[in-house]
Amino acid sequence: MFKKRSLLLISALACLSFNATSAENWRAWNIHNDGHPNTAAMDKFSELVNEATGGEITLEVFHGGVLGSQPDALEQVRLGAIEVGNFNLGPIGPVVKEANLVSLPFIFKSVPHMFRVLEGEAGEAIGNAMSEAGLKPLAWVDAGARSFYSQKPINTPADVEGLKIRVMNNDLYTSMIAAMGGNPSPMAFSEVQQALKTGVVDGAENNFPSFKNVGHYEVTTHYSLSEHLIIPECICVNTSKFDALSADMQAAVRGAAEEAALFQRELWAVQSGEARKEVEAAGIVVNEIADKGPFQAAMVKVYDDYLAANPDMAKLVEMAQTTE
Ligand code: BDP
Repeated sequence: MFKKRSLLLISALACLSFNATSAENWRAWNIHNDGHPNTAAMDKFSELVNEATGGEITLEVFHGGVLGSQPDALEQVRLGAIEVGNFNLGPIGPVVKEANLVSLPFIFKSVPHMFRVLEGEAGEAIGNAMSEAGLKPLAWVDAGARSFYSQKPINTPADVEGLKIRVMNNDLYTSMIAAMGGNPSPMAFSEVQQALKTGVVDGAENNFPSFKNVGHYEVTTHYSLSEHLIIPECICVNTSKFDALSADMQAAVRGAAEEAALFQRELWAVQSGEARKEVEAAGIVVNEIADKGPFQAAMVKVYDDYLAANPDMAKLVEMAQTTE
C-alpha cells in the first residue's frame, strides 16, 4: 500500500516536471484598453495560440501598457524579457531603419495600398530587418490613418504654425511637424490626455479608435482629416524564442497570428467607423480637408532631408511609390 502510493506520487511529480519544462508561458504587451479592436484581437491571439499548440504555448496578454511604454516594451521584446507585442511601426523606426519607410508622411495612397506594399518586396525587407533586430513580425494589422486634432480646425499647414503638437517617438514626426511650422513634442501615449487637458500641448494626431479609447476627444474640439500618416502595426515575437520552436510549433503560432490579424482587420473596419460616430455624437467637429496638396508640398523637405541622411532608404521609398 505504502509502496503503491509513493509510486503514484513519483509519477505525479514526474508528470508535473515534464509539463513545467515543456510548456512555454509567454507574456504579451498591448498598449490599448478594453473597447479597442487590438485588445480584442490580442485576446483572440492568445486563445488561438493555446488551441493551435495544444496548450504547449500559453500567452498572457497585459493590456493598457502596464508592462511599460512602447519604446521600453520594444526593447523588452528584443531582449526576450517579454515574448510578444502588438507594436506600431512608428516607434520601431528609430530601432530598425527599414521600418521608417511607413513613417514618411503621405507615402501610402490608402490603407489597401499600404498592405500591398507590405505584402511585396518592401514589406519583406522591413520584416527581415525587424527579425534581425529581434522583433519578428508574425502578421500585420490595421491602424487606419492618423489625423490632427486640437481646439481648432486644421485645413492648411499654416493652421499648424505655432501649435505644440504631440508626436510619437520618431525623428521623422518631429521633422514633419517642424516642416509645417509647428512645435513637435514627443511624448508617451499614456501622458497625452493630461497634456491636452492642461494645455501642455495644443494638439496631437491619431486614428479614431485611439482618439476615442483614451479620451483624447474629451479634451479637444476638432478632428481634421489630414490622414498624413498610414502606419501599420504588427503582432511581433522575440526572434530567438520563435526560432527555437519546432517547425510545427512555429507554423501553429504564425497561423494563430495571421488569423488574429484578419480578425483585427474586420473589427477595425467596423469599430473605426463607430468610434468616429461616437466622438461626433460627443461634440467633436470633424472636418474634411479639401486640398491636401499644401501638406504634401510641405513634406518635400522632410523627404529630402531624410533621404540625404539615409540614401540607402531611397530604394524602399521608390518601391512603395511605384506599387500600384
Ligand atoms: C495608437 C497606436 C499605439 C501608439 C499610439 C500613440 O495603436 O501603438 O502608441 O497610437 O500615438 O494608434 O502613441
